[in-house]
Amino acid sequence: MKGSKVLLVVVVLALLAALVGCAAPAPAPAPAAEPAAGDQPAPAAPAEQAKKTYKDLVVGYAQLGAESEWRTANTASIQETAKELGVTLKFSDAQQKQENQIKAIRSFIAQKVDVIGVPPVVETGWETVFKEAKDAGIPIILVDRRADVPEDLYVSYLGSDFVEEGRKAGLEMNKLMPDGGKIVELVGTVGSAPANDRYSGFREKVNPNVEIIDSQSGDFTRAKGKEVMEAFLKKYGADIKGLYAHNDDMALGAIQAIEEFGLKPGTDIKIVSIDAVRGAFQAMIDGKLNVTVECNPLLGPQFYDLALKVVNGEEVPKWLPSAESVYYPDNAAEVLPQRQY
Ligand code: GYE
Repeated sequence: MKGSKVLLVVVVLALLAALVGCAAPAPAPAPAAEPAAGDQPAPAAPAEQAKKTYKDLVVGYAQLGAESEWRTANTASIQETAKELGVTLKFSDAQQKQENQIKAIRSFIAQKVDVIGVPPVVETGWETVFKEAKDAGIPIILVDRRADVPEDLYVSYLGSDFVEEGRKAGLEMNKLMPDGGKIVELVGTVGSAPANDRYSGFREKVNPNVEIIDSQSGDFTRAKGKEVMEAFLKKYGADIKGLYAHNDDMALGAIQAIEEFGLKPGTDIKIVSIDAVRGAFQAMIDGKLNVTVECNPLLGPQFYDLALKVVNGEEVPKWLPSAESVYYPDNAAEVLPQRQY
């Protein structure tokens, strides 16, 4: 009786092995008898055995800089989430220089990380280094900013719809200036995706009677925003009725310039900016900023989720957009305490 049971198991296993053998490139002799000896649980399928977890994951993140409150929050999210999940993170800060980001990517390739995350400081100039990563079998995930490269050079883009943010800002400016008037624009880093898209999205929606009389880059920083706004005020003075800033930091710098010039930000000059960082909420509470359009920097959890899926060969979307809103002074004091950035 015992003998016939063993025989049955052997036959079944042999059949199974033969079936598996059909799918395999070189059919191996069926190792039927061995597993049948003891009543062992079935071994895990090879795909499952190979699955990596967060603890196995080694990620390189070529951060672009520390130019704004948004960026600081983004860095914190990437670093803190790695710690929480047990992911090994290799992090570098390129100080807003593309050459430094490229160097960091090359060093991550040399260190054979599993995945590289990068927010490209500008849109162009990435093909060569992304190709190097691809040739080394290391997937690139674009985080926060897009790059102008063929789609096969990155696995996914995780970030905002910057054109939509620009459109929202344009519609807000229309509400603030129903009779039209002259406005100036503080553009983000020249050649960056958010600067390009926030520029064009705004123009899609802003009314023709709102006249953009000047538009210069403030490089997404508070200091540069102040400096450029000073120059605008020197040139156009009180003719300026509105300001569109591509991020809150530049708007906050401009607010200082406007006050030093003797005008009232938020009243004499209506201001719309983008990001919705805590500093912007305080400025709205103080009556100095009229609207901020949200751009979410807390991308850490989604980034590592994507990275893990990618190394495990799961399918991921080519673009994962972040959910965002618009905020006004009326409830800024209520919202501020809950803001995480
Ligand atoms: O709006 C700005 C930062 O790429 C979306 O970069 C990001 C932008 C953000 O410097 O504050």
